[in-house]
Amino acid sequence: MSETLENLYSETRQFPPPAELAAAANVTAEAYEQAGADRLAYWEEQAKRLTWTKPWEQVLDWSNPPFAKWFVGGELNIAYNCVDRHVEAGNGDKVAIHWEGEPGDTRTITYSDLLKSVSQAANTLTELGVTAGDRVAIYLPMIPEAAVAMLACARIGALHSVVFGGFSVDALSTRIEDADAKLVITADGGYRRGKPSALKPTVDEAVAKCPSIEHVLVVRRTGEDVTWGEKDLWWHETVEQASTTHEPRSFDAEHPLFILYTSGTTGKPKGILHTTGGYLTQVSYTHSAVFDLKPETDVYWCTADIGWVTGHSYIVYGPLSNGATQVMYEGTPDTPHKGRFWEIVDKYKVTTLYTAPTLIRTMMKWGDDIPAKYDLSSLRILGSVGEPINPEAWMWYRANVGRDRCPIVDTWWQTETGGVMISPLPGVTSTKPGSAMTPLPGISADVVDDSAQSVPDGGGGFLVLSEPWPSMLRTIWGDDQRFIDTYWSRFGKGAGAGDDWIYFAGDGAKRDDDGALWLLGRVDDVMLVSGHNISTTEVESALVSHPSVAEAAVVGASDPTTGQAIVAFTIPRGNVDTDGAAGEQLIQDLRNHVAKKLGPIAKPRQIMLVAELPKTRSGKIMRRLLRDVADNRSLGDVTTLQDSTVMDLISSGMQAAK
Ligand code: 6R9
Repeated sequence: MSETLENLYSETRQFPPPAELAAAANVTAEAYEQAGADRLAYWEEQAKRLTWTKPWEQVLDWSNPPFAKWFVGGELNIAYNCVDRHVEAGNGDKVAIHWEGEPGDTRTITYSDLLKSVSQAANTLTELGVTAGDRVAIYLPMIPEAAVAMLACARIGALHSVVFGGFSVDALSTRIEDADAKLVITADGGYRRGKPSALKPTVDEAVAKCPSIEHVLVVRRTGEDVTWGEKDLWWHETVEQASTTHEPRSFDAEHPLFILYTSGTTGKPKGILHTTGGYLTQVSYTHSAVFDLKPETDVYWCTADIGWVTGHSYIVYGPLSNGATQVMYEGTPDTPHKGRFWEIVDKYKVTTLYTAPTLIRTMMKWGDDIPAKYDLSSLRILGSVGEPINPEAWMWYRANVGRDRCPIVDTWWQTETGGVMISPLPGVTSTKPGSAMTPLPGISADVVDDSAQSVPDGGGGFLVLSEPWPSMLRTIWGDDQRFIDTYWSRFGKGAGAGDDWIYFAGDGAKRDDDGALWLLGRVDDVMLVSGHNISTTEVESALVSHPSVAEAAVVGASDPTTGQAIVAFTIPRGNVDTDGAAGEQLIQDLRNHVAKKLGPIAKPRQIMLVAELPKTRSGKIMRRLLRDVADNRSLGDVTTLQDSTVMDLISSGMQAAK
């Protein structure tokens, strides 16, 4: 990518916060001023949300950049902050988790229940020889034991490394090996798409390759037969028999908390390392500020999987540190029917829904009539995370789920940032459909060109973070040099330019005339068409703004005349006729529609109508695989794909169209 990113799209719609919500909001406009005047004092104030056993001596030690230390000298126990203190404050009977299994079985877990289970699991881990600093791999479905296992590790100072249930033997074993984990916590299986989906066989194969594993702790969920080896122990025969009391001990603010692997596009997965005090401060604060959490009355539901950073920060650590009541759901959104999410919202009177653009676009594809059948009046705030949300998907979410009442918070962040960085505040910000708006109080973000100069309003370039933040990654596990090379060597001091350390996020972005930020996708995905840098996001959003389109992915394919040409893979909405001539007509209409919205430079060379797109388990479109198809190459690494059959269908469709 050269100097700037083309800015093709402009948005004029704007939605001020509802007056009632603004009047009672947890965070007001003043916060930006306070944080602007003294960023470290602002974070110091937020750290007081937590219970510390020893106060810190220094807020930030940045004397050895890019290695940060936050709340230096402070001590705390994370599990105590997420569980015990709520029980001690008299909220033991409060529901922490309304758990809904896919087959319809339910469990209600109070903070007292959680304290017992976490204590039992901590006692069992200790008995099994796990001590502070050891690594534990967690490979579980979306069941309460996943949260319990994470908190038990945190309680004894062991690092968890959660691996998506559903990743392959290879993905699991390379993560176990890289972290040199001692123990795996897994289950016989979980329920997905109406039937049991086994996990244990994958673990058996992975463990056979990983001598570092001493024990495998197995939760019984589906009751299906499993092969039993000498390292295996049932959770119900160990954890559930253990003592329900466990004395939490304090850990240093910089004690490591967890490793979470991100795949990236090339090379082996990066083990992102997070630590204790700064991480909990930022996730606790942002969960309260961004969702305006009222712990007494709100019912919060984040639909993410625990194997994604969103599950770590906004199912486990953020909500539980805030004493929230939340819903946790095991299964898929269309089991047993396509209204399952809305049924759950109605059943538990969910007030705050946090989900991903991929799901919103899927719901669009299924049709407006499905959410319309349910009572969604309990909802008050809607959140989005994981990808840029296309303006029309945002509008659909607002109208069909939020019924034009609920503010939408589009939250930009990464595994590496640990917590939300850029987002509206629901009681403060006038939102624009498709924009994550502005950095949160205490966060410094910028959009820069190739030479690290801030782009003027209206311009596009690279998103960077210009000051350290409490929940920042501390390094890549076992590879400090890769940490420096990947994030700190593109701009600023690490690149030999200037005196400041500047974090390169890897995303393209633009800043509009009001200073609002628009995320434009990964810079690896930017297309270079006849000398113009065009973001995939803008072309995809133009396609999604056509009434016949639910979802789209665009890639640059090599082209003899334009360098790269735009190829679009498009999923039509449910009721659209795509047979024969109707399909041909739709394709022509869509090409013209994009040209009209964004200009002729963005007109796709080719549009394929497809039924599905390749996505990761966290719902991100894998454009790299579509590029392979568009360029007729053999497919690269597919191990993190959610559904491996999708690529076969797309490849054969592409061949047929040639
Ligand atoms: C939390 C999470 C990080 C990448 C990030 C960006 C994309 C996430 C976004 C968004 C636009 C948003 N991303 N949220 N893009 N708007 N609101 O997703 O972490 O899995 O590490 O992915 O996701 O490209 O760089 P992670």
